[in-house]
Amino acid sequence: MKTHEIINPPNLFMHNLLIGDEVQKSRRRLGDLTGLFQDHQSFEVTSPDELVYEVYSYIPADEKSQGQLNFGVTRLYPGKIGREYFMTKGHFHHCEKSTEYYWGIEGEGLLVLMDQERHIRAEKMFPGSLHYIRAGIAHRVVNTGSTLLSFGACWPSDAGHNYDEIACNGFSARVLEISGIPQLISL
Ligand code: M6P
Ligand code: ZN
Repeated sequence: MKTHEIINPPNLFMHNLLIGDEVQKSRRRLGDLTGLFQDHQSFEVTSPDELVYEVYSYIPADEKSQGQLNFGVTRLYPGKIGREYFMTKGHFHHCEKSTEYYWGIEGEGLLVLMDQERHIRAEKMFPGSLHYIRAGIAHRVVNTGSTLLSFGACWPSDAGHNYDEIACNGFSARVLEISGIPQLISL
């Protein structure tokens, strides 16, 4: 009979947060999101220091290695610029075959999905919602609520973030508050 060692995994994922020395953190403030929102006048009069979202990532493997996975939690704060809700930058993946899971942890919002022909659709996000983002689809999260929206993500280590297409052409629709309701509006 052989006794095998039982290992403690890193307990990074506590209370739906990613915490620990191995966790990478990045913050996006309004000043980092120039050009993202439609209403430039409202953007100009809001402090560039206002925190829009934080990303906590556990990236155990080199970004070039295949078959590996990253894990993240994003905390997107409530707010609006004019009628447009706070949102993530959104991205395609550099590796066009790469897929991703998002899941809702806290708060409410929309996951906006756009294919390479710029066809758009959105899925509601809420605690427990599960979103399978297929290959070649750009993805952006919008906080349509009045509280923090927190969501988890799991994506291939070699996916890469392609922000250029979104920086040049944006998404083909925006989520705006119209008559008190979040609506997905084509441009
Ligand atoms: C999720 C993942 C991350 C991404 C983050 C914020 O956690 O998809 O890879 O960086 O959301 O999204 P974005 O990079 O579009 O700002
Ligand atoms: Zn992604």
